[in-house]
Amino acid sequence: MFKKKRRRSVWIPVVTGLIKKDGKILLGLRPVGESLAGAWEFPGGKIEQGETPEEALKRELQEEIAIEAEVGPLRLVHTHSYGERGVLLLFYDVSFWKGEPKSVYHQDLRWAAPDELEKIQIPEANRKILTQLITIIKGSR
Ligand code: DGT
Repeated sequence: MFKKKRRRSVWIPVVTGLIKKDGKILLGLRPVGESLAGAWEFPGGKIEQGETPEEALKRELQEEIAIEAEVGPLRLVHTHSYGERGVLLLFYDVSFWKGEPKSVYHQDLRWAAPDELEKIQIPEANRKILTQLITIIKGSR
């Protein structure tokens, strides 16, 4: 029996921060002209060659929202495909940071109550795991 040769998938590793304050979670509005424009995402981005996931998240949060973050534990891992390629999403807790979040990259930033995530536009990748995300956000400080 020969195993059918499959095409190798292309996966892009992405780190995101679950940044919590007073029971709310920080979301950034993806800018016009970018993929998923108009969706409210957890700040973060792609891991670059040679970085650990934690280093990548620290860098992305500095670049995108100008905070010096202390990256906490990994809370959730998820995959999502966009046709030919897919993203491997790693969600980390971020409970401590220095500085006030500013929208350097995003069109806007907002602090949302976990249940609000059900009503606003979020990436499809996150919608699929929304129940788990809400449980994680509600369950941690
Ligand atoms: P693109 O246009 O798809 O190559 O990506 P970029 O460079 O505009 O965006 P980047 O670097 O933030 O990559 C993150 C990818 O992960 C992007 O395809 C969107 C996807 N994604 C899904 N959910 C989330 C989320 O909650 N936060 C972030 N930052 N990305 C998410």
